[in-house]
Amino acid sequence: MGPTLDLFGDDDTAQSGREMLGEQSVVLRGYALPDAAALLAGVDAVTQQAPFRNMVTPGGYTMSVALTNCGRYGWTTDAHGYRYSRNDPLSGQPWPDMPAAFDDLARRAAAEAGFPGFAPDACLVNRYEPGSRLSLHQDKDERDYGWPIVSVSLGMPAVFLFGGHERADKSQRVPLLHGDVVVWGGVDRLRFHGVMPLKDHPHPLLGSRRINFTIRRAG
Ligand code: MD3
Ligand code: FE
Repeated sequence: MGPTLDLFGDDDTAQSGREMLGEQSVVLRGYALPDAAALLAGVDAVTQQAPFRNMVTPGGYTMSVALTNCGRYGWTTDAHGYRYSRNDPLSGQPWPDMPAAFDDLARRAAAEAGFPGFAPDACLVNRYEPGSRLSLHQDKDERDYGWPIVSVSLGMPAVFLFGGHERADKSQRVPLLHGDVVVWGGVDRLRFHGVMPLKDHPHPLLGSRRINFTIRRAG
């Protein structure tokens, strides 16, 4: 039932724009829309200091998703493995500061999803172009899995794959649109997930790109 048909206010999914994906993962539809301009300005500020780049995995594959980071820790991959580092390997400099708009949104969204006291120290910014994809993986490089991850999607839509605790478990397909925020924590924190190859449906603000950033506590 869509919001305009919810005449009696008893459809809390449509009412709040909140969709449970798992027991402790929730999509907040359009939650970032009021802050979209500030968030995009933040992405620009970060990428001026630390440009998007296509990193290589330990298996020797160049990622189709380009990435950069901001905050105290940034996620990197190279021939030697995956890790969080204090400095950008391209420049040798610390990663750019986390924009206040990222930090503020992440704290509010985490609290909204039942994770009060979230104090992020890392943000991985991904850039997708048509054909870019992210194969099924787990996010396991953070120190404490008790903290959630907050994800913000901007630009072109994507089909997100939300799997189970084993790689072979069946995945749910979840569309993620401009302005959607997802919070993943608790029992869902280590579930396999990925993104299907992006189709070219140009977005009015971002053209043929999708930006996803995930705000985390890594250290
Ligand atoms: C579910 N990014 O950067 S965000 C990643 O759209 C990543 O760029 C995807 O997976 C993207 O690692 C998906 C949603 C997401 C992020 C972390 C999760 C879902 C998650 C951690 C655990 C479970
Ligand atoms: Fe991930």
